Amino acid sequence: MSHYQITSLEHYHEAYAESVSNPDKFWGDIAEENFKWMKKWDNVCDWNFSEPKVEWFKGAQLNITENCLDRHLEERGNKLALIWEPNDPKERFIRYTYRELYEKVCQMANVLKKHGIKKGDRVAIYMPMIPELTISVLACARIGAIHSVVFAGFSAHSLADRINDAEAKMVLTSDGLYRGAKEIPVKRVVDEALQTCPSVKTVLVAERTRWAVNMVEGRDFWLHDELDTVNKECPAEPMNSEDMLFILYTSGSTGKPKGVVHTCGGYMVYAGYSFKNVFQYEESDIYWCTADIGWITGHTYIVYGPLINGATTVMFEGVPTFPDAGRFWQVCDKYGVNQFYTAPTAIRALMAKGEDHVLSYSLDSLRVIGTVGEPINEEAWQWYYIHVGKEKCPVVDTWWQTETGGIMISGLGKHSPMKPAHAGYPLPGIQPVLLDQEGNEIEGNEEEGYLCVKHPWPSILRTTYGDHERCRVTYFSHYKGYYFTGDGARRDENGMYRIIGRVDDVINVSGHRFGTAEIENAINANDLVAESAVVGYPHDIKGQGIYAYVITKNPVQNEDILRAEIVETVVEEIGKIAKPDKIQFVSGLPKTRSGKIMRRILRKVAEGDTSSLGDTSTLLDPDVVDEIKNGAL
Ligand code: 6R9
Repeated sequence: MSHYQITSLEHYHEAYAESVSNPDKFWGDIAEENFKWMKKWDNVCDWNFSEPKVEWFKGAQLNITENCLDRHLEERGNKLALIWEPNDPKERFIRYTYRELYEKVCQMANVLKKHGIKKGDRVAIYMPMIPELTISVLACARIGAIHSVVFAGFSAHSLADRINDAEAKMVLTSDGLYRGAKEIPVKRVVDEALQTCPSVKTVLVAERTRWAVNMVEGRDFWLHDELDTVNKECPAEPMNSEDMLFILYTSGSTGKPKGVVHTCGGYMVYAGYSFKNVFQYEESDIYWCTADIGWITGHTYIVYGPLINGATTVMFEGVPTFPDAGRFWQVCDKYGVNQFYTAPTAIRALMAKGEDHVLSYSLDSLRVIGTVGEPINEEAWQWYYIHVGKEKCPVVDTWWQTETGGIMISGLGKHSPMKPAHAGYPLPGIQPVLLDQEGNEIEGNEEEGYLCVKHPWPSILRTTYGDHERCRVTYFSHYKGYYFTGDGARRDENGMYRIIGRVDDVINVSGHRFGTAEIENAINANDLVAESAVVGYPHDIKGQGIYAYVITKNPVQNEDILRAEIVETVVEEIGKIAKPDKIQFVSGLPKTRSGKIMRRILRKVAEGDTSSLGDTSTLLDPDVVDEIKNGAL
């Protein structure tokens, strides 16, 4: 029996049981049989969750790009590795075989080296969804540089914060980008960011839009010029299993996004294993994940997971609704996509445009369809299952996080039972538990609690960059001996998990995570604002919308103008993706005597449910609740 691929429900149960009773053997066998190591490990897993310290495959050496590229050359050199579909369907697609991608990555790696990038250096990548992005990520990994991809929709300010936190030496970017009908001057954002980033010595610019850009002498170089000066071979740097592979910033309940750190060996093993099993990828399949590589989903399931498995992975520059709401389905038919992976927010947006767009395509090739990023509501699940999957494709509702590196709870293709809005059962090696307030494990089914995980899995985060204590406090201090996810969940009568949503001050807007404090800080950056409080509220398309209560320093003259100014400030501070949907001006916030904002009340008002605000007697100034209720938007 192969350890690597699960081929039936019984097989899943056996693998799961083994993974729990003997995790070292389970993961050791998988690592040995399916991956290329330069040197074998001494120990499969050493860990404690109190520091925390987690080490997988200690003593081993490897390079993840050898596993993504080199080892496929003999068997799959001419197989397509990457298909790039542009924003505009009238533009030509680009395809790379494994050999071609290998050469591109080596060339890019040589350019990085030429500009002084060495193992351990941090490289920030702020690029649109163009092939150079995938190539850059892999080129960093090739030479042991640590990539920090920043979604190219973040503002200059956010980009600068991330560059500075990681002290990146280099930025890889492009002249501009196309996203739907929008055109964004990416290089200009980088220029602005770099005014406050002393660590950056070099900027490499990929040509995408051919717009005129400002090139700083001695700092900025055109990528295509640089690529011409180097050769197509670059040895893979031997990396220790626990050397850093990448940093990816994500929001938490405090104001400042944190750099989640993943390391080489464990991340590789889990990315490969989870991809293979969740999507049940077979050799000739075409796989497409619509995420952006700026998020963890793109890292693990556009780049690393598929390439480790020798898959053909599609990379899409555009958006679901451009030029029309049939774009996803047109691309599925164009390439004969077999596995399709997207977000509930995209499904809801397309659902709102009506069935016609999806019914005009055959979608015959689809075999597994997946979702990620936020809870999927039953209506969207049904629409996806019926109209996209034609009631013959399993829907894999994959629950996981930036911090988990890979999919944790999900169906495995057709092998698992499925139930709308339920992620289902944990993957082998994953031991989820529900805890109560006091940190006791809740046994049995039909129960709800805080979702935590018991034993480490290979791709669990190792630290938060530059601040290990923050990692400990955020994830390992709430409940001793457990990794705390920040999510609440329920087990149904059969033990299937349903993820309810965040239990901390994180809101999930269209699958993007923001801390309420992070958005409040951005709003407060506006000079006219005295104080603010942000909560999430149910939003038909985005899942959650952003509702802001704002106290101004002076009486408001014109609410609409002020709202527009505050939105503009948030766009400058964070980016367009964090725009508040609603801004209500208030004269005070419901605070307890100790000065804590009672968000429960703000959430209720934002939800439009003002009938049951609960006990407000402990508030410093109960009158403010009436004012807030009366002014609700
Ligand atoms: C991969 C990714 C993580 C948070 C997570 C949870 C929510 C993700 C979900 C889901 C319900 C799913 N989430 N997948 N909720 N069902 N299938 O999205 O990572 O951006 O770090 O977000 O997203 O709340 O805690 P990330």
